[in-house]
Amino acid sequence: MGLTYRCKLILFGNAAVGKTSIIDMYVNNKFEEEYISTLGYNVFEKSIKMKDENIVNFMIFDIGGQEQFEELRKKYAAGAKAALLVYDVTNRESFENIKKWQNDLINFTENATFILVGNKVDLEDARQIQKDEGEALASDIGAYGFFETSAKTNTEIDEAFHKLAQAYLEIVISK
Ligand SMILES: Nc1nc2c(ncn2[C@@H]2O[C@H](COP(=O)(O)OP(=O)(O)OP(=O)(O)O)[C@@H](O)[C@H]2O)c(=O)[nH]1
Ligand SMILES: [Mg+2]
Repeated sequence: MGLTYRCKLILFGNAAVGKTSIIDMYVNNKFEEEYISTLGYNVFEKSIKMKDENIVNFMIFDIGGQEQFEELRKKYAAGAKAALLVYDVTNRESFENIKKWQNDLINFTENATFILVGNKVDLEDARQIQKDEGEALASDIGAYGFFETSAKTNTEIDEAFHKLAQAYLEIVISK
């Protein structure tokens, strides 16, 4: 029989990259076209059953990416064990900011394991960041994994969370 492991998870990335949308698709199977910037934070919960029968119970903290929420991010990132660093493949600035987000992750958490996600791949015509650039950055910053996702078309969303659950289990089980 498997065990249940609770894991606090956060998403970091510029405003409007699609953090809330990724969570909404993952947890509620829904997508909203309208942009409603997250003011403050919201918490979601979802469990994944792994192949080995262990269960990872994610407490997902969705914190607004706007500059003004820096203090809030610091407060609510504390204790996070896993993270998604998210950029928008149609927005170079969001990609260039990933190192800043990784820096915050290092400063606000104790070695949270993380993966890199390039979101909005359904907007192929507007793409500014190619997949190999994303892969190179992921390996450069030591991400546990890299995914190109779309919250709109539900592409690679489950896979990204599953990978993070795997990363988390490796850490807790090896301890
Ligand atoms: N085409 C497309 N649009 C997306 C995708 N993901 C999010 N969006 C849109 O991008 C906008 C911003 O999405 P949010 O999920 O609110 O972004 P956020 O990162 O949570 O932004 P903050 O809360 O301000 O930090 C919304 O209009 C979404 O509909 C995607 O995969 N494809
Ligand atoms: Mg949001």
